[in-house]
Amino acid sequence: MTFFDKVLIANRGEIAIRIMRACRELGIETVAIYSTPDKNALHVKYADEAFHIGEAHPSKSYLNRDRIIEIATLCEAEAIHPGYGFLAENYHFAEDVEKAGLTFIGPSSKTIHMMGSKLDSKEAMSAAGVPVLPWTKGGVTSTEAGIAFAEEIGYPVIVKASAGGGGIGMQIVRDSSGIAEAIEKGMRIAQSAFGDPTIFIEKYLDKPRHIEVQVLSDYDCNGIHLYERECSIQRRHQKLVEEAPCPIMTPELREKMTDSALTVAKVCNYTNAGTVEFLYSEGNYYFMEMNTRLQVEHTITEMVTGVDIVRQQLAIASGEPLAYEQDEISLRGHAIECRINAEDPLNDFAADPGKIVRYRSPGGPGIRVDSGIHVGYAIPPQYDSMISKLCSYGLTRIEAIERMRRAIYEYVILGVKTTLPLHHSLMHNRQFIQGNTHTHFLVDQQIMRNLQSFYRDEESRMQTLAASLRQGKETAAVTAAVNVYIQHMNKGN
Ligand code: MV4
Repeated sequence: MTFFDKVLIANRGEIAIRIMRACRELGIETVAIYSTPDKNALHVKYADEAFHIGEAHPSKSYLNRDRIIEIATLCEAEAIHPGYGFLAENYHFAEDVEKAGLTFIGPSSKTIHMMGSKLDSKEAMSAAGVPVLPWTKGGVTSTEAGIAFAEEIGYPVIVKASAGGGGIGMQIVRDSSGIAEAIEKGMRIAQSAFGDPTIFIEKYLDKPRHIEVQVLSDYDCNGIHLYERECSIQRRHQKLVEEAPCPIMTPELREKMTDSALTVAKVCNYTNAGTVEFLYSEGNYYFMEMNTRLQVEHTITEMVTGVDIVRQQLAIASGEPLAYEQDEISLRGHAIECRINAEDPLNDFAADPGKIVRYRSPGGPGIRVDSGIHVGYAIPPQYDSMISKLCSYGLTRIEAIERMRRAIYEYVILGVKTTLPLHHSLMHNRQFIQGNTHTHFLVDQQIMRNLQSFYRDEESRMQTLAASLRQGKETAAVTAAVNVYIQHMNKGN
């Protein structure tokens, strides 16, 4: 089956490569775009054709809508895949792509627009019978009305921007003393961040789990779900670890959540791959928002269902009906993803861009690595610091954890500090091993303190390594496998 002859990938890094891999398997030609600092990036080398698009700043390059569409037209690509981030959830871009006579690989601009308003989507989903937390229907129109609502449902409450998502502009209010100020501040933040001052107030859940359901839907709005992911381990709304399935899922809860997710997709006329996000607390779940894009963590769903989500995206976008019925989708085993970022966990996760001087990725049974880096590559400071996704699979959850620990041990990234040591600590944390995670896990579990003692243990090895590499710069993506390099170099190589 040939879906498209040529697709432009409007993204960079690991996700651009992930999409191009699916294209290559299907015999679809790929077009990369790149900014000036990405000239030597892997996604540029992987593509059949590559076009320079502008300077480093995203507004000049990966967010440059007109130029991207111009290139797609020029090179006769039929479709554009936006990946995640950048233009993926920009309904103006989807609309421009549609108007240029090209296919946007994702939902319609209308659906993206509707789900972009947290208030409108909440209203629609509540009307369709999907569980939602009590909220100020229609938004907060006055401080007085907001206060009255908060008193009525009781504290704590949370103030959210309708155009938000990802936590921007969210404020938790624990008692009546802070409510007026939070409402006014919320409107100001929403106006300046999104150009839309609409806010709403919602009942606040203290330490919920973040559980999301992956869906696929074709142009006839036939939808299937690919089960759920547990994404609770995060820091400042950046996910660090995800797993599939959710370790506390029951058949009853799964039935209800996946049903709700399919209702959400139906109600917003969803097409292509998407994710319905829920908060879970004490046996209950509530719809939060829908991510109208391919997500970073789609990989673990692929591992436990065997469905190639990007291949399905290409098929659906080209007009194919869904390749699977719901009863053909089964869940087997357990998968975990650790996001490897070029950041220093001991320095408040400050980005640590720089040149990769040594690199060896893990392999063997049950390991998948999606990365966009290679030796000699200089990670540019202008973009996301995620450089690789390390995923493990096992028939049981503990097998997936054991394989992840072993893969972290094997992984060698030298030249930049990374989150690998943090993942080492997490994979040995008792509460994580028991599956007792929630959105405040990192703070509550004192992961950072444990990490410091791990670094102390590794200190001498790190210094030996730094000295033998004579990099001048500290190299700190240290796992036990670094020993291999140290021994190698001590032998005079
Ligand atoms: C919440 C919540 C608790 N109660 N809403 C964060 C981003 C967006 N997707 C929804 N988010 C949340 N909404 C209510 N009513 C908790 C989160 C939340 C969170 C909040 C504070 C700190 C970290 C968090 C991580 C995930 C979700």
